[in-house]
Amino acid sequence: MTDGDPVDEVIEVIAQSATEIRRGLVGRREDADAENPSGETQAEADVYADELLADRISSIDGVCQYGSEERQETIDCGDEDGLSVGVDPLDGSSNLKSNNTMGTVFGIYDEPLPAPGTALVASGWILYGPITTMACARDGTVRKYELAGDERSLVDDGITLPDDPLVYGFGGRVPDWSEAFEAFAREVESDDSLKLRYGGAMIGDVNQVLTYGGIFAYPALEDAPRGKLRLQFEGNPIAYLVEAAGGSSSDGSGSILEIEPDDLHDRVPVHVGNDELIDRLEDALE
Ligand code: AFP
Repeated sequence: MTDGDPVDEVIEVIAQSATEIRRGLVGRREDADAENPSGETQAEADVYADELLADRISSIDGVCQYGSEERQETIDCGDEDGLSVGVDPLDGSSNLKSNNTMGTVFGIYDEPLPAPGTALVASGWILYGPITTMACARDGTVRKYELAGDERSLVDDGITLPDDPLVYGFGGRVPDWSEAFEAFAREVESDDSLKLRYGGAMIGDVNQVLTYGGIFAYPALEDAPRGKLRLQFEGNPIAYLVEAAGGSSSDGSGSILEIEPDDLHDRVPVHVGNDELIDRLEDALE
C-alpha cells in the first residue's frame, strides 16, 4: 500500500509490473525491427516492457515526466513540479535468448530529465533471476524485497556492502580498455581474495557486488570514451543505490552522481563497489 506519496506509488507500480514483464518475456525473445536511441537493436521484450511501464508510470499523480533508454524523447505527463522517472525497462535484453539474468532499472528524480544523480530521491532495480527481487534505495537506506504475483515481501531493511570484497566484473572487450584500466584489472585479477563474476547484464553483476562486495565496471573504451552505459537510466540509479549501501561510484575521476548531463542519452563510464577498490581505480586512472 502507498500513503499517497508519489515516490512510493512509482516504486509500487514498478514492483507490481515486474510479474507481468517477466511473464511477457515468453514469446518476445526475438529482435524487434527497430533500434533504441543509442543505436542498439531492440528486443521485442524491450519494447513491451517500455510500453507497459510508460503507460503506468506516466499516469501516476505527481509524476510529470517519463524517460526511457528505449525512446528518444521523454513523455511529459503532468504538472511541472512533479517527479521525473528514468527507466531502463529491460537491462540485459541480449541475455534473453540465452535465458540469463536481466533487470529493470529505475531512477526517480525531483528535477526534469536530463538531471544529475544528485537530483535522485530514490532508485532501484528489479532482478529477473531464479527469484524476482527488488532492491530500492531511498533516504539513505537500501531495502530488498522478494516479488511473487502481487506480493512484495521485505527481506532486508538495511543492505550494506560487505566490508570484505569478493567479486569483480568488467565489461567491454579487453583490447578496447585503456592501458591504465587494464593495469588496474590485472591487479584485481591477481588478488586471490577476489573472483570473476560477469554475466552481461549490469543489474545481475551489480547485484552480485551488492550481495558479496567487490567492484563492477563498464569502463571507458578506446573507441567509446564515455563507455556504453547510459547516465540517466543506468549509471545514476546504480550509483545512488550503491552509495546508499555504503559503497562508492565513479566515472573514473569522481562520483557519477555529480555529473551534469548534456543529453538525455548521455553515456558514462560506470565503476561501482567497495570504497577501497574505487579509490584504487581512481588512483590508477589519474
Ligand atoms: P543489452 O541490454 O543490450 O543486453 O545491454 C546490456 C548492457 O547495457 C548492460 O546491462 C551490460 O553491463 C552491458 O550492456 C554488456 O555489454 P557487452 O555486451 O558489451 O558486454
